[in-house]
Parts: sequence; structure tokens; C-alpha cells
Amino acid sequence: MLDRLDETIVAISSAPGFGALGIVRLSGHAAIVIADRMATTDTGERLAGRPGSTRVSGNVRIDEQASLPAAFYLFRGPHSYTRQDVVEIHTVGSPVALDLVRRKAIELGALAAGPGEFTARAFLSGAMGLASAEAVAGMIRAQTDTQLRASRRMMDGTLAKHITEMRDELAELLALVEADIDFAEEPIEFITPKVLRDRLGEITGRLQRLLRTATSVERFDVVPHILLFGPPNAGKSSLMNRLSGTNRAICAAAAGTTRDVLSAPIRVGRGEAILLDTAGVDRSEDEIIAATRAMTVSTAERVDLVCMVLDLAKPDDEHVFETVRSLDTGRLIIAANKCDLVSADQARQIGERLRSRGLGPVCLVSARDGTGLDALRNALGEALGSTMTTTLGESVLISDRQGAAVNEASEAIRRAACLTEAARETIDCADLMAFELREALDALGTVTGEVTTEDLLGQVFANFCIGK
Ligand SMILES: Nc1nc2c(ncn2[C@@H]2O[C@H](COP(=O)(O)OP(=O)(O)OP(=O)(O)O)[C@@H](O)[C@H]2O)c(=O)[nH]1
Ligand SMILES: [Mg+2]
Repeated sequence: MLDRLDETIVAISSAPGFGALGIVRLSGHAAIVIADRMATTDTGERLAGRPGSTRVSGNVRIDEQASLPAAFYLFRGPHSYTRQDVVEIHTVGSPVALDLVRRKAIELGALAAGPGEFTARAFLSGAMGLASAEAVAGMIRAQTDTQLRASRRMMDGTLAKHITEMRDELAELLALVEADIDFAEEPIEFITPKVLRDRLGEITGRLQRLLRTATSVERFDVVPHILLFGPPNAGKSSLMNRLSGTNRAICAAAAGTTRDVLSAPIRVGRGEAILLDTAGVDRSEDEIIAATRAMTVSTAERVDLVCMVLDLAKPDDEHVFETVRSLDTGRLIIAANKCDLVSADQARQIGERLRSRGLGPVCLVSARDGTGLDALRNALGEALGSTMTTTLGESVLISDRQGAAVNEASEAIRRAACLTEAARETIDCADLMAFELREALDALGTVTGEVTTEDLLGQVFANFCIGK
């Protein structure tokens, strides 16, 4: 990947599956020439003659006979993502059509791009730091708004800024230690062991704080899932919309409104989760309803938490309790909905009765007027406990790889700090200390990409999808 920067690469860079539009992207010195050979423009102009940052509409040829309507977006290096010439071909979002366009580009001399190869080129050309490149992977993986915001902050270089400050500080200390070695015979003291120890202690403290407050990108993949489960018409979809603050699900008085599994991110307690809305569970023998029921039950067995939604006006649906008992699920919470339809006394009594079944905590709520929703969010958060990803707040985002490098740096600094005890006695000790400080500098350098190796880049970009 790193030894073929002179080649032109191509990949489908829109999300997999069907969509209204799909994108095939080329990057490299021949990108415009290759796209030009595939293009028939509406005005008859050649792409090769056009300046950068332009959009040209026309058709993209996929073989001798066939072509597809397309728009060509031209970016001339260095004014592009990779700082090379880039062409994006926007055409119909059918996976088959996009693959034909990609193959045509390969036939004309482009190479199939590897995972993250576009972003790797952006990094290698100096268009972005390694931390920002890893943030791109975070953005692609983000499942919730706060994850997306945290990735955005990482792209803005927050992590790089912290690390660079600490590297500067370490580099200064290293220079002082080296001066002490070089002028060992002179009666000059560049830095006292105490000051050195204190300053190293301060850097270790900052590194540890960074690790404690950072959120790992890898945790993006483990956002807990909560399933809304219950009889038809109980208000599952209404609750989904209320909790997510969206109109994701259609709600209607007719039972059996929801058929497929829908999802939306929600805030629970001090964290986030993905809420799933499903079809109601009833006894109907209707083929479609039986199929959706089977889907609901199998989803229930895969989620982290089931939230059973009941209609307070009809709370004793034994069939639902039977189904819920037969589920192979760990945790359950009951949301007794529509409490606006019954008196407060009635709601309390039914709540007690539900609690006495011993299935799990009971929250009285109304998806209509919002009663009890904060308590429900907290109860969901509590039930999820440690499986929950915490709200990211202002914390920086860090990949496991970067976390390991920070730890390595911290260890080297700790070893250097131990050596300060003996620092004045032998010059060997100062040599060793300089060695440890260099180790720490290198480890921190790998976080931001100031120090790179082919292995390290392979590791970072292997986590990407092709086309990014
Ligand atoms: N009064 C009252 N009505 C509600 C409440 N929540 C939902 N409803 C109404 O109950 C009906 C069913 O709501 P949905 O959210 O579609 O119910 P569901 O559980 O998703 O139903 P299915 O998808 O058919 O299983 C709609 O007419 C809602 O307006 C509530 O808290 N109070
Ligand atoms: Mg529904």
C-alpha cells in the first residue's frame, strides 16, 4: 500500500447496498485521464481539459454498449482529500452498476484500493495527522451523535495537541539530560534530579489523566442494544419516538403497525444505547404476524436488555408474560405505558401488581405526555450498568493502539523517574535516562504519526473499509 503511491487507485466509496446514488472514487496521477476515457459529457467537453473543483455531468461507459447517467467531480491535487488528482464518479447506487464502473477503471489501468488507502494517502501527503486519520475510522464506525462529535473533535486534532505538548516537554528534558552528559566534567548543573523527577511526574500524571478520561474508538462497536417488546398497540413505537426525539417509527391506533425492526440511538442514564422497536407479540396465527413475532423473539435473545412495554389500560395480557418468561434474555425492565389513561391510584396499584410478578423493575410512563420518561431512562441506564458506553462529553477519543502507545510512554517515563534517584552518581545512569526519554518520545510520536513504521501504518489502515 505504501510502496505504490505513484499508482492510481479506485474503489466504491459509498456505503454498501442499494441507494439513490453511489460513488466510485479514483486517486492518483492518472485519475482524470482514466475517468476521461470512461466519460461522455453532456457538453462534449473532455474532463482532462477541466480545472479542479468542478462538476461535469454526462454518462459513464461501463462497456462498449452500455453507459449510466453520472456526474464527475474533479479535484486537482493538492486541493483534494489525498492531495493527488481525485475524481469521484457519482452514478446510480446499485452495487452491480458501481462494481462495473470500478472494473472499467481497473481495465483502464487503475489498481483496486486497499482498506483505508485513500486516507493513508491523505496522511502520507501531510494532509492530515495520524490521529485525524484514525478519527476518520471513528466517524465511519460511529453509531450515535455523540460518537460522531467525539470523532470530529479528534479530527480537529485535540489528541494531537495534548500529545505534542507532552512531547515538547519531554524533548526539552532530554536535551537537558544530554547536556549534563556532554558536560559531565564541567561544574554546571543543567537540571537537578529533583526538578527532573517532578517534571517527569507531572507528565506521567497528564498521560494517566488522558487515558482515564479518553474514550476508546473500539468501544463504538459495543453500544448496548435495548429491545422494546410487548403486545401490539401498547405504545412501543410512540415510546421509541419519544425517547429518541425523532419520528423514526410510525405509530397508529391499528394493532400490528410495526413489522420490521427499527433502531435509533437514545440517551440512557449517563450513557447511550441503541433502542430497537419491533412488531407486537400476540397469538395471531396470521402468517406475516407469526413471522414478525419470530423475528421479535430472536432479536430479544440477542440484545443487552429487554424493555417490556404494556398498556396500563390492559395490563394483564398473560400471553405476553408467558412469552417473556420463555425468552432466553438476561435483563428485563417493564414500562407500563399510557398512565395518562388511568387514575394515579390505579396506575400505582397496577404497578405494584406488575412488580410482584418479579420480572424486573417497573416504570409508570406515558409516551403521550412524557410522564416518567426520565425515570425510565435512568432505570434503563442502571440495568445496563457497565455494558453502557458513557456519554463522551468533552473527553478525547483514542484507539486501542494509541492507548497502548501512551501506556508505553508512561512506563518509560516512570523508569526514567526512578533513575533520577541515582542520576548524580554515575554518568551511565544519565545515559540510561536519556535512552528511556527517547523511548517515551518515540512511543508518543507513534500516537500522532510523527514516528511511523510500515507495520504501524498497516495496523492503522487495516481497520478501515475499502473506499475510505
Ligand atoms: N393515551 C395514550 N395513548 C398512547 C400512548 N402511547 C401510545 N399511544 C397510542 O396508542 C396507539 C398505538 O401506539 P403505537 O406506538 O403505534 O403502538 P405499538 O406498540 O408500536 O403498536 P404495534 O406497532 O402495532 O405493535 C397509538 O394510537 C398511540 O397514539 C400513551 O402514553 N397514552
Ligand atoms: Mg409499533
